[in-house]
Amino acid sequence: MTPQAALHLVPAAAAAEFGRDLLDCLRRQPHAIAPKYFYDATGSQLFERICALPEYYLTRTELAVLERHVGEMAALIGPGAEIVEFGAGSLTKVRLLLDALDSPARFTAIDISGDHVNAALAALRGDYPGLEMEAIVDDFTRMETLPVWRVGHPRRIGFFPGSTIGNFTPEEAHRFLSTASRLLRGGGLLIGIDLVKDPALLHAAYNDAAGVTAAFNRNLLARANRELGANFDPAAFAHYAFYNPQQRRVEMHLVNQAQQEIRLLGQHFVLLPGEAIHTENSYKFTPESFAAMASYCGFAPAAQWCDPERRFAIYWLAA
Ligand code: AVI
Repeated sequence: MTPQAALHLVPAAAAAEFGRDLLDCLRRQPHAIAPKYFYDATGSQLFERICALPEYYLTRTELAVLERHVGEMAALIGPGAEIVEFGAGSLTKVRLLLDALDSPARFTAIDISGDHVNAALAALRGDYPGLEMEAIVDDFTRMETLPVWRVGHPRRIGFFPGSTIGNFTPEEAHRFLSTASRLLRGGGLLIGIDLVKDPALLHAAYNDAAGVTAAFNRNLLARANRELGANFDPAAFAHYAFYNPQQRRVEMHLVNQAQQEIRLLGQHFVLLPGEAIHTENSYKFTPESFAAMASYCGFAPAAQWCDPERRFAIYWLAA
């Protein structure tokens, strides 16, 4: 019998961290906060809806690459591997991998959104009754501190789909890959990467006609009202997303439209019309830039698969 999901980071500690970072964001100019705070239960559901949008090519393209090449990926991973998924979410993609693998030893899902990953894991458990599995509810960027590494395993494979590494700063991406190459030594990392492409496609993907991405962006402020007792008027913020070609990233901002006096954890802030909060970067990579970064961080980029239009790639990085 496998244990139920272990709650590693207590909700009070998570709320305190969100409060601290949001205060810091409002004190600082330009205002900016880490995109990990999008993902409460509502944000995770909105993100699932984004993944199904016609403009958001990332999810369906990565799934198509995975479906087409998962046999080759499984052959490179080999038998008896332990799979650790970072930012696990709905666990749709890992099912393809688990189905293709030769007798996987164990599966661990790490995600910051507890309700979401626990529900997904419960469904997975029903469909893979013989596979030992657990969820860790935590911020996977604190990788070394996670309980998953306490017991050694000779062939541990990280699974990091969705191009979530694109939401890290370049320093965070380096730190993540360097730590992963050390902790996954003897195994490797299977990672999805969104590629540099026509800015018009990128613009559409982050400015969908149905307004789901705008709702996802504004949910950050609605979450602050729910969890921290703040008084943002989310509807008074415009969703603003654009591709910055010099930085090779899509930037998302919330631009205030009317003067607001914000109360947050006993502090007061005046936000003027036009004042913006930078909520996310989504970096895009060239195959060369990503392979160079992975090598620099201690991995051997051993295989790469991509869709015919070269929009999205999956890399096998041997550790
Ligand atoms: C999770 N991550 C890879 C998404 C992205 O495309 O950067 C988050 C997202 N932001 C807006 N739409 C989707």
